Amino acid sequence: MQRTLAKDTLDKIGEEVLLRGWVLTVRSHGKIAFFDLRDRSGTLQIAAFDPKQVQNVNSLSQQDAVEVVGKVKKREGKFVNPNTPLGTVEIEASKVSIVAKAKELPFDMGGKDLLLELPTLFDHRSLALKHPKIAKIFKVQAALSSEFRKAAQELDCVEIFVPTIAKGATEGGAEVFKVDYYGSQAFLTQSPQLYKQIMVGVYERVWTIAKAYRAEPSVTTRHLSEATQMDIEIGFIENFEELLDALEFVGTTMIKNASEKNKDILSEFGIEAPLVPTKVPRLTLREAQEIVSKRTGRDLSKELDLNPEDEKEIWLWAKEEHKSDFVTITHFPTKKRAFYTMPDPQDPQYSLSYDLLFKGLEILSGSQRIHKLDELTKRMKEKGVDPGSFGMYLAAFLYGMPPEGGFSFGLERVTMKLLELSNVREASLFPRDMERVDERLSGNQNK
Ligand code: AMO
Repeated sequence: MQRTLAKDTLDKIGEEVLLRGWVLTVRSHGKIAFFDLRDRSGTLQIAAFDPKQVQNVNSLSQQDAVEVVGKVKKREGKFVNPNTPLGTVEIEASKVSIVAKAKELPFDMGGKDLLLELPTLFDHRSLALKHPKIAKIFKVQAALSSEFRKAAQELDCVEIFVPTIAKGATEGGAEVFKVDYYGSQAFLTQSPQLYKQIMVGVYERVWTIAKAYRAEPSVTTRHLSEATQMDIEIGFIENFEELLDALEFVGTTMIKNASEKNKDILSEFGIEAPLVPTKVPRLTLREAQEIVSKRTGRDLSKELDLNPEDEKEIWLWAKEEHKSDFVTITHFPTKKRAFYTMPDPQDPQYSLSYDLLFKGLEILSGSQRIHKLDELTKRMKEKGVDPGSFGMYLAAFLYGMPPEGGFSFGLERVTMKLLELSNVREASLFPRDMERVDERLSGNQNK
């Protein structure tokens, strides 16, 4: 018999089917027994009335991989479960067999939520990821990356694949992992930045989804040591605004489309559709700081950036004034941005840079770039970056680099905010931080 997916049983009332999946919860009621079976398409109730099958069902444990043969029955009246998409049917099992037995679980996976501390969830990641609610986080993440890809293609960008081992530190600063590269020093890339810029000289417009490594010196709810960046870089730009238009287009369409395609998951997480305005409000950093000062009475005139509290306040402002969960902040101080960032010709203390905030968190950063070689090497030296380590990158500026710029979204941050998760680690399949790489670096409770 050919396998039927759980979701297709709705069209097979009265038919005999073969299902394969995992056991979620078993409910024994003496002479009858039930269990929920999960496959890639959904979750379905299996019922056993025949004594032999009741015995088989009672011997099942959570996460056993099983095969079921049975008849699809329509559930009527009070037997319908309105809380699940396949709640109008059940399978009356004629044969239940175990394909792969699961070991006893360290915690109960049967509930709607996994109410455990994050470290416990990460200590048992291979299992915890199988919980339907956790698995849904990464379905939304897959939708976000897919919508990013579509938006990038709509902007006529070409996909590129870039290295993650580099000769120089791509973003400068101390947060860089060193690699012993055949006895020479190399680094894990902090971003695809240098490669995407080089590729502007080839294709004009490029996109990539790449891993970025940051030796973050502390554990926060917003920082991972390995993050996924979704990047775009655009050449022959006419002005700074063109970059703002592009990033707002990609950010809003990606989040809007991914939300619309996953309405059921958003509602399971108790989340309203994001507020996507037709025009994203834009503020310079100074304007944003003035708004926050007015609203909170805090003096931000000496601050060089927005702190997490300020970002939240700006979100409240954007919701009230513009019905928007998005705000673009521009013109950060030149000294706070990476060496490739173009200073504003009107006021070089500030730069042609931007962040996109979504629900009060920076999900994107970028800038117009310095595209003239002499200015670029001058800035590198001012920033203490050795041009000698960036020979291949700088060579791209010898051969006709047009005015250009770009941006990068942090995939885990977008996922975290869209689903209103409290920690970015929950939006990373296998989160890395200073305390963990796969397993805890010390005091691992599995040991
Ligand atoms: P930036 O360093 O701001 O800019 O990174 C871009 C976006 O990536 C995400 N992000 C992170 N997410 C989780 N953990 C981290 N440690 C982390 N670091 C960054 C954020 C951030 O907005 N090359 C530039 C981009 C550009 O100019 O095109 C860059 O990397 O969402």
